Amino acid sequence: MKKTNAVVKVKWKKPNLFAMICLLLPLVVIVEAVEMVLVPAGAFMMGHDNGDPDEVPAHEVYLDAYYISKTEITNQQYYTFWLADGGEQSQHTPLGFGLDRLDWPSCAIHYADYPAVGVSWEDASAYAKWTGCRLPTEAEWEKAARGDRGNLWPWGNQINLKKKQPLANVWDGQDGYDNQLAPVGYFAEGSSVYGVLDMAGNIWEWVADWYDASYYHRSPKDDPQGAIAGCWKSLRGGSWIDNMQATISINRYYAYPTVATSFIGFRLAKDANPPSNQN
Ligand SMILES: [Ca+2]
Ligand SMILES: [Ca+2]
Ligand SMILES: [Ca+2]
Repeated sequence: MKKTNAVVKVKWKKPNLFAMICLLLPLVVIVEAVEMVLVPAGAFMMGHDNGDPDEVPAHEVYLDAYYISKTEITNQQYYTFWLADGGEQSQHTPLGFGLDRLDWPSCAIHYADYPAVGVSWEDASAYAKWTGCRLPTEAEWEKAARGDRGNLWPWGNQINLKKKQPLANVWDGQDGYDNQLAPVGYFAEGSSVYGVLDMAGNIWEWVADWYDASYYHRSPKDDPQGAIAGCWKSLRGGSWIDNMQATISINRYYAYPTVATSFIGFRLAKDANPPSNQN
């Protein structure tokens, strides 16, 4: 398939004085832009008639063009925000889990290219706002994973457990990262048709929508935004603690927006202005 990827750089807001001082310290990280790919405007099939009760029915959804980050947001990217947000005083400090790899902020230094985990939906949203982006809607997430041909996984319709190169980081997947997180973008063979990586596995990803198990029965065709209110935020894609079947791109999961765990992170999205609106 001919690729129509484009790359935009996130516009970073000026760090505050505290962050600028921190950036002079030995723990300096370079402000790193988030690489995003274009998902062109058009319709796709969301959900599946043979899916779980919350995945039915298959229904056509139209989305304007948008950008979505090529990978999950990394520790390094989140660390830059965290410093600008006050460092140890930040209300958006990722939760540690008692493992060296996951302690914050040491993991941001030593595991810079791993996905930021231990972040609540609130943390993810605060980061997205700071970058001038937002979290993807559930529809945007699913289209970026499945493409406009309705793939069940980013790479196609087969689970493909025996492919030479592993496609996703899952539990006991013999994927090079046994029962642990992997750095973002490692599984290039698992790319979606738009070139988006890690849509299957590694970490579950927060999306903007409130979760509603029956939403697909009343979802609008154009740019659905999810339920108006709810208890849980939707999560997509499966993670390193799941089997490959759970990473199927139609699968829906959910958690309270305050939950922060070692297997949930996020990626960014942003509207793509049509050429006629650009200066
Ligand atoms: Ca694994
Ligand atoms: Ca993922
Ligand atoms: Ca499911």
